[in-house]
Amino acid sequence: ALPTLAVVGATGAVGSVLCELLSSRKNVWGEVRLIASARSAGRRVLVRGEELVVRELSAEAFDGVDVAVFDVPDDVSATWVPVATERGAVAVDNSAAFRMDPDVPLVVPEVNPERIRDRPKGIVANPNCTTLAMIVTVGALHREYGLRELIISSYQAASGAGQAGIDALHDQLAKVSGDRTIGTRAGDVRQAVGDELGPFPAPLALNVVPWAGSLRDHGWSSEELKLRNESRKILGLPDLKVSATCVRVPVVTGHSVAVHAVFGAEVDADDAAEIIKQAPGVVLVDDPAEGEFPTPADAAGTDPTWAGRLRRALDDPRALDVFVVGDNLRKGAALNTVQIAEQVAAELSTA
Ligand code: 2RA
Repeated sequence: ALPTLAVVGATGAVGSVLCELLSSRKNVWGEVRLIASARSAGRRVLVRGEELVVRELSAEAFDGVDVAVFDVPDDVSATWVPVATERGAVAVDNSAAFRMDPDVPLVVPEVNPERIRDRPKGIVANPNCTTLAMIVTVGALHREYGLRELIISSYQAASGAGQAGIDALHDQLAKVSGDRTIGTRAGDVRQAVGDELGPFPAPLALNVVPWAGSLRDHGWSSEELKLRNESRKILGLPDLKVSATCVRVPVVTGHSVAVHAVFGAEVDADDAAEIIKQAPGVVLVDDPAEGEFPTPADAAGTDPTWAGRLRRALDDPRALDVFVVGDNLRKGAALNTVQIAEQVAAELSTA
């Protein structure tokens, strides 16, 4: 029989994309069970052409489940992932709760698929969406040149902060539209937006906000540390130097990252372009003379990550600069989770 899949957090921003993906990808699942908090239980969601009723999260909901994917906040995963694995499911978790646990593999199927089977706790973790936007490209270049250092700036979409982020951006845009004087004087955007900042620490409409996540030691944000720690773990480079600045931009979907990558060997831009073209899961769009480069508006709703503006650094023959974009809800979250879950399903079917 085909394995049973549980989707925990089925009604959230990522969970909804995951349900869409289950409807459009080759089907490898028997029963699909949708699970969410009490607030969303009872809702009906269309999956694979069939209307499913969302069940409330409980231990019994995992009975008979082979693979459980979690798209819920860290504390919910921390509590409920072990419940699912105790009941025999393999958990694929998209929260940060287990990503840095040495007994939990952190997997990007295009970069380190071999780690999926190495899961002593029955848990496979899915990286953060910003890491995923860049790591497919960076991983391909690393295999060829040996990565030494990353200096990166992100341009993160509002949906990275969930439905509340999307709603806040739209509400703020409605408030600032129409008046063409807004954005010309200090404080006028803040005044128009008022207190409705949503999950962001400053207005996002007509603005950029150099902050994502929560405050950690020495002024770093949790999001910046995730980029550092997760890149190190996925690439198996515990000493990789990483400096990240994470910035929120008024985009609904699609995280972008400007990457300066320093390698152990001299690089060639044409060779690097060829490596990216051959790499699975990334598409190179790079013809600035024709105005062609990746943008979040073009990447939203698509499966691959996108790379462009590829250049060898002028002052370091071992360094490349490249701009990468990925749909943060698809490859950044739901799609990567589904890819991992499908590999586990294939493994269970042949066991
Ligand atoms: C963000 N990376 O964009 C986070 C979401 N996991 O806020």
